Amino acid sequence: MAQAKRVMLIFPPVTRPQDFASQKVRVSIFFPLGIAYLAAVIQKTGKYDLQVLDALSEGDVNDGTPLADGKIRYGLTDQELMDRIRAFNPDVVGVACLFSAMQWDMGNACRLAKEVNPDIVTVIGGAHVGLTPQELIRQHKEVDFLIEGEAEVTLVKLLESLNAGFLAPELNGIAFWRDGKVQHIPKTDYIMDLDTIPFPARDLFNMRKYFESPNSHGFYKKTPYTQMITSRGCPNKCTFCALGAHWGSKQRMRSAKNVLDEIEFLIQEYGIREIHFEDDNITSNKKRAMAIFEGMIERQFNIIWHVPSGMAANTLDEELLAKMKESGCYSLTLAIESGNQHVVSRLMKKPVNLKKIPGLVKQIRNLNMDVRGFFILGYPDETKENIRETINFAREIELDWSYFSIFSPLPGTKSYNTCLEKGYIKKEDFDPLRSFHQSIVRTPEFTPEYLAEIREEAIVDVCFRNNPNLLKYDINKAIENFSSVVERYPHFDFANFYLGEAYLKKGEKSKAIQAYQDTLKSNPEHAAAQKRMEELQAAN
Ligand code: B12
Repeated sequence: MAQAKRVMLIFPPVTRPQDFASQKVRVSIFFPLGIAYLAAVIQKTGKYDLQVLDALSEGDVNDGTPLADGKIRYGLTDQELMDRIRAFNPDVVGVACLFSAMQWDMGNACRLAKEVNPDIVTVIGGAHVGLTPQELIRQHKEVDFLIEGEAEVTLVKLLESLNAGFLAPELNGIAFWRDGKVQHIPKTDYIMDLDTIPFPARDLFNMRKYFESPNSHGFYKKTPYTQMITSRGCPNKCTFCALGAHWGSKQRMRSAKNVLDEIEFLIQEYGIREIHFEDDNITSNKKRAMAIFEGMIERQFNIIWHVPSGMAANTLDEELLAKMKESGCYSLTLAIESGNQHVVSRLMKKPVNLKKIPGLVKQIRNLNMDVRGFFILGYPDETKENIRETINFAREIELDWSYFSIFSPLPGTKSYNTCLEKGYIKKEDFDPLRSFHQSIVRTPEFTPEYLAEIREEAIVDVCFRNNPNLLKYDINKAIENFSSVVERYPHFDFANFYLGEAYLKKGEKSKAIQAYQDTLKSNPEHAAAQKRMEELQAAN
């Protein structure tokens, strides 16, 4: 077996169909925590020459590069990626596949590595690969090894094995080719004490690239900001979520001290002023959560923070919320998902009591924190009526912002299997390049086309027309939120129009006129904007 002394870890670039250009979906630059953790453990052994490459942030992420086959590439082009691999001359190339929509780019990066040098051993890992490991590796002849779930232990053991010339018997959670056949050792071992893992090897990355990235996961207020993660997994078993297959069925947590030490390091080393916790359920253990937030106050970090993936509403209470606020939390997104209790409890299996949500939203608002909500539209077996209930619920509880996503069945999840069994999707319908954003579910109740329409209607209705800050609470906040949409998507006529309405309400007429003009630029037929322009001109 090949020697494995020079190791290169790659976060691949992003390739999308032409019609998914940045006009429609933004590409996010995000500090790749996964390969940074792996780099840290490899570095700690002191046995390897190591290089990390974030092939997304190293290239063009705004307009992208059009490809000959009608796709667009964000990040490094194939040629640039091959040049980087050739320059380092690795024995092993590890490629991340964080979510399903990265599968094509992961395979492409492995293929390019083999093109540079067919002796390079390719290894893949990330949340997507553990869902259907055998099937996935079969689809990718250019992949030599697949590591499921967290890879800190397995990857180091694999490198040792490659150097020793035989595969260590204790390798766990791995799939590979042998004599033309796929071998698979399922994952059973998880790292129980997360404090034993070193902090991510940030020293190997150009961290400045991430500190002000405008399209990161979620929003930010202060720079430099950065991401970190304090736990792995979630105790809940929501039927749409892919986490169980990735992190295991039990949530594991770093100690409060270990978390606080990392934050302290980030502040001292990089002057970090805002943190995004990438946890899936950071408050599931109240005692630990309180200890983290109290520690942030006691150690006088003076930073602000939020949790972009949202918070489990059932874990929050008055005491926790007050401590969160005091420790710097400025925004809270509740993972509500549906406005119908049957859909939440029976179909999604999510422990949320909808009766408690309105009061919780008020409590958060009273603490002067921004409060938002996540909602899913088009869940298998929900009715059109249920979808309406979700939209009405989101409007009535008066959130600062609501995020409406169209349900996307992820391979390996319960809801994906339900869709297959009931014929709501066919296996070949799942297109990793698009399906995360574009519905493929067709039930007796609704079609993908209906969902796309109702989603747009929900956004205009709840986030803009009936935005509680526009109507009654805080006009500046409405302007701030509408402006951020306009900045990202200047061609959205409705966002420009309601920005105009907000400015008008505030009495800033010239800014309102500008916004109405922008509305008409993207949609000359926009009747309400035309009317406003006439009124404003008549008043002058
Ligand atoms: C940050 C994040 C994002 C960011 C990513 C930004 C970026 N450029 O990287 C953004 C906001 C873009 C994002 C988007 C989406 N995401 Co996301 N995201 C996350 C999140 C919250 C954190 C990822 C992270 O940093 N984890 C911490 C690190 C330490 O873990 P890790 O990356 O998994 O790394 C470990 C292992 O995977 C493995 N590993 C990782 N890389 C490698 C490489 C090699 C070679 C090896 C061997 C091993 C290995 O070892 C690492 C250390 O143990 C995860 C949930 C989670 N908590 O993990 C969801 C998660 C990855 N996302 C998910 C989903 C579904 C999405 C979306 C599809 C959602 C949507 N409908 O829009 C989109 C995809 C959009 C697109 N562009 O295509 C799912 C993935 C499931 C799947 N099969 O697709 C997850 C698991 C959430 C969930 N609850 O299901 N996401």
